[in-house]
Amino acid sequence: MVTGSEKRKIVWGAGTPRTLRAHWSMHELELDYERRPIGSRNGGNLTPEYTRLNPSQKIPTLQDGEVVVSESAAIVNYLTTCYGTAKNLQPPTDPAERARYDMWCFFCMMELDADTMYIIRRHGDLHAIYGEAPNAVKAAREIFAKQADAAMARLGAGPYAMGERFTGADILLTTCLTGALRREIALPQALNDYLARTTARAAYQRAMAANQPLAAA
Ligand SMILES: N[C@@H](CCC(=O)N[C@@H](CS)C(=O)NCC(=O)O)C(=O)O
Repeated sequence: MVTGSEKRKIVWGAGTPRTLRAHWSMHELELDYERRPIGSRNGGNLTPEYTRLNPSQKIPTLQDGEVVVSESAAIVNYLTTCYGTAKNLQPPTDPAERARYDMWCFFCMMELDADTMYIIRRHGDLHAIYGEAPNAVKAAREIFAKQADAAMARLGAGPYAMGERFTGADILLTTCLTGALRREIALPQALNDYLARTTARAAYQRAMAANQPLAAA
C-alpha cells in the first residue's frame, strides 16, 4: 500500500469541471475516498462546516486525514505528489521539467480557466446572477481560442502535455478544453485528438460518474 493512502480521504464537491479534477486524480491513483457531492449553487458550499474547510466557499476541497487542500490544481498536485509515484503520475522533480509542468498548470488555471472560461461561465451561463457582459464574453471566447492554439503548439507531438507520460497537467488541460467544447468554441484538430486520448482513460470515465452532483443540485 502507498504510504498515507490509508488516511481518510474526502472530496467535497461535484458536478463541475473543477470538481472533476479532484475525482479524476483519485481515480487515476486508485485511492479509496468518500464523496460529499455538494454543489456550488444550492447552499452546500455555504454551511459552517464547509466554510471552516474552505473560507472561499468554493468547490472542490480535499481532506486527506488532517490535511485540507482547496484550489483544484493544488488538489491535483498534492495527490499526485503524495501518491503518484506508484502510478508514474508524480510531478517532475528535475527543475527544468518541473518548470515546464508548472507552466502547464498555471497556463491552464489562468489562461484557460480564470481569465477566459470563468468569465464565459459567469457572464454567459450565469448572467442572471453575475450580470450580462456580452463584450467580455465575446472577448473571452476569442482569447480562449487563441490560447488553445498556444496549447496546441506547446503540446507538439505529445501525446500528453509532458510528452510520453500522462500527468496532472493533463487533468487540468483536459478539463479546460472540454468546457470549451461544451460552449461550442472550436478547437484545433490536434486538441480534439488529444481529448480523445485523455477522455478515453478508464479513470476519466469512472471520475465522470463520481462527479455526478446530488439530484437536487
Ligand atoms: N480556483 C478555484 C475555483 C473554484 C470555483 O470557482 N468553483 C466554483 C464551482 S466550479 C464555485 O464553487 N463557485 C461558487 C461561487 O462562486 O460562489 C479552483 O480551481 O478550485
